[in-house]
Amino acid sequence: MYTQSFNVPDSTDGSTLKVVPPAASAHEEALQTQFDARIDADGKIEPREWMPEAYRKTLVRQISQHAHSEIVGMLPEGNWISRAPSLKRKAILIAKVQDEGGHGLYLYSAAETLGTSRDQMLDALHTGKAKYSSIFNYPTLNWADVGVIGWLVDGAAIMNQIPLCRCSYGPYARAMIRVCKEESFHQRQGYEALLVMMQGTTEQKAMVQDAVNRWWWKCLAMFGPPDADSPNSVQGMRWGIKRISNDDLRQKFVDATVPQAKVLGVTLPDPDLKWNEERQAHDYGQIDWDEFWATVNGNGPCNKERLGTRVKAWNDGAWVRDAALAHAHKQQARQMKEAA
Ligand code: BYC
Repeated sequence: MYTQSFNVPDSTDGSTLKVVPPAASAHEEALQTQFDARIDADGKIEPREWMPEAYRKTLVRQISQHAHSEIVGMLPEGNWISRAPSLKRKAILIAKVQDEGGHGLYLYSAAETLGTSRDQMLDALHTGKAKYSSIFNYPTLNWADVGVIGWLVDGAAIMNQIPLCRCSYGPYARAMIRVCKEESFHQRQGYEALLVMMQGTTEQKAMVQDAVNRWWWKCLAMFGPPDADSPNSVQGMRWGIKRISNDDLRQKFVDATVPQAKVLGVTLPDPDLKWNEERQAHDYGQIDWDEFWATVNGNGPCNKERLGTRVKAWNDGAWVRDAALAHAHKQQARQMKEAA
């Protein structure tokens, strides 16, 4: 059963007192029962339907963080549009960065269906209250970083996002289907760009290896803290928002990436990475969680720069929003006049 009293264990021997949940009206109880049944049956919850407040809040948190990640995620790669090595690579990169902007917009729209406004969400981002993916607070030092972001960062993103296509909240699940299709193209273009570099000069190969060394551990951390330290996981999974745990997704990513690294001809920078016959999975080394939390909490190498760039873009774009609104008002007034 998926009720609001998940965290209240029933005593088995009757020796301890049960926590008494706050009284709910019979109507609310009936709604809760309907909601639980839908979740149990693996059905979808749609915007106008009743849902527990905590479910709504969790979704607003996760979807808005996801939207912010897409929007901030445009910045590290956007830096390379003017320095792409060929017209073909520039066109691909422009399209990719534009796709990320689109993903952010679908996701803001999905979060709006839960009753939050875009202004509220953007304000939380711009004032540093909202989180976005840790991965975008690291610098892109050379062209190989763009390929590695496609291969590893987008690869990790897809691994995390495919299960979200089955999320219990309809608008989020549907947005993720299109996002995943586009992310899959992003991942392949990154891998292909790296394959080309790995057939190039010694310097080009060294650039790829250097970029892999710098991004590998950050990508493993992207999946979030270990399951034992993940406060939102149990509830998220019971509500069918999260389908696979942080550690299980991380493991899937490692197992999928090892053979790809072999084909590419790069070494993954982990001396403890090895196949474990018994587990039928790769063992891997320790992730630096102190560094992860420092970055999540605003102290990574590029946090201030990323947020500063977003705030500036928002302020610089104020006249465009004002002009679009004024135009819409004029059109509306004209239509009303014509209709009168
Ligand atoms: N970075 O209890 P947990 C992309 C936070 S976009 C920062 O496990 P949950 C791409 C977490 O929010 C990639 N913070 O949480 C775009 C929570 O804090 P709050 C973004 C992180 O929600 C452009 C706390 O740690 N993808 O790939 O059960 C170009 C405890 O964590 C991170 C999504 O957003 C992190 N890495 O699970 C290229 C996917 N990890 O909120 C690529 C949707 C954890 O309690 N989101 N935290 O203050 C999710 O799937 C889940 O929210 C997470 C975390 C797996 C990220």
